[in-house]
Amino acid sequence: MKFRILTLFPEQFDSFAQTSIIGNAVRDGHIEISCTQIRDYSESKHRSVDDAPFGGGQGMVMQVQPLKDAMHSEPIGENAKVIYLSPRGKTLTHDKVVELSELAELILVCGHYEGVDQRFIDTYVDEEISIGDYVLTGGELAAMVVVDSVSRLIPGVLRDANASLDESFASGLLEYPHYTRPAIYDEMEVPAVLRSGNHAEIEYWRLVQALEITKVRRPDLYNAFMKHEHDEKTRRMLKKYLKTQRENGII
Ligand code: 4FV
Repeated sequence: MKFRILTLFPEQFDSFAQTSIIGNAVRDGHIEISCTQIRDYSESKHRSVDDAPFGGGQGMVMQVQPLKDAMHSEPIGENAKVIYLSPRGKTLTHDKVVELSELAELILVCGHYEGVDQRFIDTYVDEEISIGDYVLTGGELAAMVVVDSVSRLIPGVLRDANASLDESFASGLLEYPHYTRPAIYDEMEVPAVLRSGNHAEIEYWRLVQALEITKVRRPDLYNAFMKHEHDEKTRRMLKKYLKTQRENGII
């Protein structure tokens, strides 16, 4: 997977592209991250890339020309998408991350100031994506969120490929609680079932934990999960769970 970042602050990606799982993925050639300095394509003698908004109002707007020429400074491959990160975009979800991870190339456009000229979006952008309902100083952090979340689903990036299957959202539920050594800390004991070695019991306990926490924190996800088709094993555990819920008069 190739990530091309159009930005006014390529240095912001330096440590991100060299560190931890993402750094290893770049070094191992599983992903490529290249940054294009938009200002290098400004035609103004002061290398400016923004101007005052038509119709007045505060702030500045990024101009079409530097963005367009920065984008076309390298050929855009097959199976590529141009994404503009902005609060007006569809909020990024696991399903969208999965969809993007199936592409060969992502061009991520990082805005600044009030945003970019709408004609650039209308003409060159395939999709607007938001990482959440708040306003950032620039699209760079949002671009890093996309690169990080998508890279995790690229084969070879996560040591244990299954890790990305049994986690929040991938399973449709929020994740069950995790524990590690020591078994007792400050009189806080790890749930005995997790040290029982009984994998069926452990799996059932984890499903129940995930259901309970999701029901409280994300009833939307819980209801979707309960309506969803499940494999035989999960159906059996859900049947046992709902039976217990009925016996306890919870439902
Ligand atoms: C943003 C978001 C975001 C808006 C003005 C950059 C800023 C400035 N991007 N999800 N939330 N972008 O706030 O993606 O151009």
